Amino acid sequence: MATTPNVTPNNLESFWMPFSANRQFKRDPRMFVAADGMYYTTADGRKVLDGTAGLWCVNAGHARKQIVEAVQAQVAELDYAPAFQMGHPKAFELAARLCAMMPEGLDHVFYTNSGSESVETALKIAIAYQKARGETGRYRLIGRERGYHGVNFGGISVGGIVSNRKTFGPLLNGVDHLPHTHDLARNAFTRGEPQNGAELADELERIVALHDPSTVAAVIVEPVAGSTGVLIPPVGYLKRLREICDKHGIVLIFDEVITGFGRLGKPFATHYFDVKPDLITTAKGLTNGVIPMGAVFARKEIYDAFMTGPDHMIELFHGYTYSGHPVGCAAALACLDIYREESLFERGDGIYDYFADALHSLRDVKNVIDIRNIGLVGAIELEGIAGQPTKRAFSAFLEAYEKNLLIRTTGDIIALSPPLIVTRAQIDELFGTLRDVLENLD
Ligand code: PXG
Repeated sequence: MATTPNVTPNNLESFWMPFSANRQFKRDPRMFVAADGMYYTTADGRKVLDGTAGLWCVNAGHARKQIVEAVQAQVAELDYAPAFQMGHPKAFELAARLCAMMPEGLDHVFYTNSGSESVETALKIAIAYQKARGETGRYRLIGRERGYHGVNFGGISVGGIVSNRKTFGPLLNGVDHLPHTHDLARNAFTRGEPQNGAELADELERIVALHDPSTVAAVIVEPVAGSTGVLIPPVGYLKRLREICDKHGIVLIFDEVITGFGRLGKPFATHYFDVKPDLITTAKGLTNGVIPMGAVFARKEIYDAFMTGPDHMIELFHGYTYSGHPVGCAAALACLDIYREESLFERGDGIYDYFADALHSLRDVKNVIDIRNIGLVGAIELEGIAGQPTKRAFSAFLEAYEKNLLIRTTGDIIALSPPLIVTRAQIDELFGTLRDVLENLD
């Protein structure tokens, strides 16, 4: 077999890795070569328990036969179809099935290829919708401190991550931010939604008054902030945001890239918190991470506002070459079958409490300053090493990997989000290993 010229198998230099410590990795690489169910196989032949569902996306577990076969069949039957002015049946079938999972009224879907693209799409739809309904002065977007909405310019502008703002500024005009809701002093070691902090939603009134409601197009929040360390909304907070948006004609966007597809023990966060936004961004669990794909859900009123004018005209000037890609749609359809057949969105076997109990049992471990959980998401916040933020958690990540467990860390917070098929024995394994790791850390 011919080999590619000029490639040395051990040369790791050319690949500029995303969101990674490149030099550290290339000195001491960690390679996965296979995956099945709840475990990865490393290049040195070890089985590593997936405590994070990949990057929060492999909700049904790895190498699911139904998805593999659906992808194989699709790529052989219809590998690609133009996304603009043409269609293929699976894109429509999938959209109908997705909308059937949503609360009434969220009945249209726009396809993207990632969470970041879903966010840009939702922000653009929100602004264009305001214009379409005659509110032409509404262009402002309001996000939240510690919000993560992907890596593109709209997303990092409404997001509240200091490194993005510092590195890539000045970002979009006309953006403001709500305060984050993380309050260790009042809420440390809470199980589920914290009791304190709903009043932080009232900051939206202040911000809207400052800019005048007639200039505000949309508010975007993650119902549960994932990337910046699992920040669970205080009881009543999201309902209050909804009320304020309704009062002022502002579009409310929930970024459910992480919370969607069963992560919280309900189909979506909109179900969990019983709050209906106007737009919902998703990706990740849509295809189980197998094919890159995202979807933005829109309320009927929003879709309908665009369906005016001459009918040969394009109504929304937006889309991607790969919107509704046939292989992505096939993967998503197979994935939805698995979620339904195995009731993975709402497991009835007490797994959420079992997970919470195991997680909170680490409360007595040294350096642990908070533990929080919701659905199959957990976070352990560590006291940072003075003058060396992130180092303690990163050491935990490296040690866990040595002990055959994959975790995620952000700052000095460990985030856990196993595939939704996790068993009690695997939860024991996860937290047993993690206790061992944390107890032996400096
Ligand atoms: N919105 C939210 C809420 C996200 O969590 C994105 C948008 C962007 O999605 P894409 O597909 O463009 O990456 C995300 C992504 C982590 C982690 O470890 C989180 C994400 C991605 C990678 C790692 O917390 N979230």
